[in-house]
Amino acid sequence: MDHERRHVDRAPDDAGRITKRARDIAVRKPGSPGTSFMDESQRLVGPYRSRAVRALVLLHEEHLRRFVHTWRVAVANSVTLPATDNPVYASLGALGQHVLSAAREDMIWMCEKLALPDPGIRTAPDAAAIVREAEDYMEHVLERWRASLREVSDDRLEAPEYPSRWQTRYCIDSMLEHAVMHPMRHTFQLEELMGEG
Ligand code: NI
Repeated sequence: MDHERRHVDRAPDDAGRITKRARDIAVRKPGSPGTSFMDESQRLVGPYRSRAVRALVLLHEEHLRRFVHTWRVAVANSVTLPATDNPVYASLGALGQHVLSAAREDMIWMCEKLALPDPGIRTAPDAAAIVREAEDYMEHVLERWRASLREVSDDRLEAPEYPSRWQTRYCIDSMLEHAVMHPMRHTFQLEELMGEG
C-alpha cells in the first residue's frame, strides 16, 4: 500500500494516465461488484491538495457506506452476534454505533494532530437510536470527512507519528488507512455471520 501510494498518488508525470485508469475502473458497467458506492462518493468529493488524502477519503466513504448497507441487512435479518464480553458486540445497535463513532473519532484525532479546526462531527446516536438514524448520521459524518482534510499537503502525511486513542503510534497516512480498514473488517465479520463470506 505504501509503495502503491508513493507511485500512484504522488507521481506528477503519471497524473494523466492514473486519472484515466481510475476513470476506467470507476466506469465498469452498472451492477458489477464494487462500483455503486464509489460512484456516489466521487460525485461529491471535490478538490484536494493531496491525491493521497483524496484517495483515502474516497475509500473511507465507500467502505463506511458498504458497512452501513451490510449492517442494515444484518439488522433486517436479526443476525446474532458472537457472545463476547466486548461491549462493541452487545447488540447490532452497539456495533453500528461503534463503527460510526470510530469514523468520527479518527477524524477528530487527525484534525487535532494536524492543528486543524475540530471537524464538528456530532456524537453518534446511542445503540438504540442508531437503528433508526444510522444513514442520516453516516451522511453527516461523511460530509465532515469530505470537508476537513482538503488543505492537507503530502508532507504532513508520513511524519511525525502520534499516539492513537489506543496508544499505538500512527502517522496521518496510517490513520487514514486504519479508518478505511475498520469498516471493511466489520463488514467482513457481518458477511461471514450471514454466510456471505
Ligand atoms: Ni472495531
